[in-house]
Amino acid sequence: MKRIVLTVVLLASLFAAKAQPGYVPSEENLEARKEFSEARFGIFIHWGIYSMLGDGEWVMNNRDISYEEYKNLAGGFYPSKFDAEQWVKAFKGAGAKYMTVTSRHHDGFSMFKTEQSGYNVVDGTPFGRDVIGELYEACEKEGIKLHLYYSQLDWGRNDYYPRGNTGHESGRPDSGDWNEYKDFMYAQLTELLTRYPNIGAIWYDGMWDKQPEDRQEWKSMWDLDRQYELIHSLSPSCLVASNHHSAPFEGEDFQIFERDVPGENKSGFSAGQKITSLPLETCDILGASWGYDICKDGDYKPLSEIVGLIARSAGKGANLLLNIGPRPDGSIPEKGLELLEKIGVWMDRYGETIYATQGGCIPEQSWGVTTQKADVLYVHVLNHEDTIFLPLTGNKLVSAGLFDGSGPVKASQYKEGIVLTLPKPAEDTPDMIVELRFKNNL
Ligand code: FHN
Repeated sequence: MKRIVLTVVLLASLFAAKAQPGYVPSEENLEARKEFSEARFGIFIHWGIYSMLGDGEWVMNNRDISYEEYKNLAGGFYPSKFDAEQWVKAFKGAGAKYMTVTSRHHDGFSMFKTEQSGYNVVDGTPFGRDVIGELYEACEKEGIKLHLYYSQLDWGRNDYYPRGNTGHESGRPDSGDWNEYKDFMYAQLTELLTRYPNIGAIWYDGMWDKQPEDRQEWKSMWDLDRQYELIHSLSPSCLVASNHHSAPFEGEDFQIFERDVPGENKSGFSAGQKITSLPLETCDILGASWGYDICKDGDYKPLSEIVGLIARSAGKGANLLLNIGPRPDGSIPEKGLELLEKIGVWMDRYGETIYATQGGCIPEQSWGVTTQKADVLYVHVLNHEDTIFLPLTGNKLVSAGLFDGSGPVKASQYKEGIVLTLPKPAEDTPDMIVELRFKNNL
């Protein structure tokens, strides 16, 4: 079997090697980008054997755990409460149009059946079930897209050599064949995309671990062309994105901002990352870390902050990918489920001002942001002010009102722009949304 998969990989890479230089996205890909852009909200899941230690997904590196010891965690992995359908229903109920799950994080453990290594959830744990496969089936059934997080960096394999900046205390010998490692990744990606043909995206992470200064050198060290062409040739509608914290490389289909609404660079991950014309996604955490943290999880962001994140991302034309870390037993912390439900109620009521909108023509202001669709501008007032000014000229205002019809809004149009006089928001209103209709499209 291993040989068959490797042959398929080889054939696919030969095909890729003949591909035209210069990436031209296929029609299926452009269609998938559109669907992705309209989705505006997804759920991110970091879940793996690291969850058992309840100290985030970096625990192996942070606590200098050797690979020989760490890998034994797999022998105790039995998430008795894991129910893919329940997860997916909860995410869909929250208004998410897709979910992204860690198929393999930096610890190198695969949450799917793979012929490339026994260090996987089916062959290496008593659980013996293909988590990614079950999530794929559940997503297909519920009609939401499954995206796969795939770590390029690996703290356990010898052939991840020369080493990068992390995972130095894992006890590996200082030798290994980098090309073998890359072949391993191609083989795994081939398995994933042939077994689960409707995967929405491969969400790479980790190439920042080995980063020469020169971008071309960086790109060729990781064989990005070969990787991306492999994915696009196996599954033309599968989007490729990489969380390398820098401008997108050719072959990537959307641009990721980690813990930053595009353009903010508050997290320090997006310095110099200009916003491009690709679809955008910002990812952030609901709790204290990406993977389950037994001490800090439960300290989730309040609904108002999440709504603010959704609106501010949409205001920048970006999706929000909101992370939650399930427990080692496969359950999602109750407080997290409650929050997801509340987000769902909000999205049900106000989703029209978020889904399939564009970033608003008015940049973020002290009071909030705008989104738009054809001739309608949605004004998201996240910080109440009695009157707000919109520097919008040259388009006649036809009507103004609160989106949910709960009160009047006085709107006066002047040569220089529009002044809105807002009613007092009811307590616990995270986002007062004003709907403005214009004579012409914005
Ligand atoms: O190192 C990872 C981290 O564990 C997590 O997966 C996040 C998600 O965006 N990305 C990396 C850091 O950039």
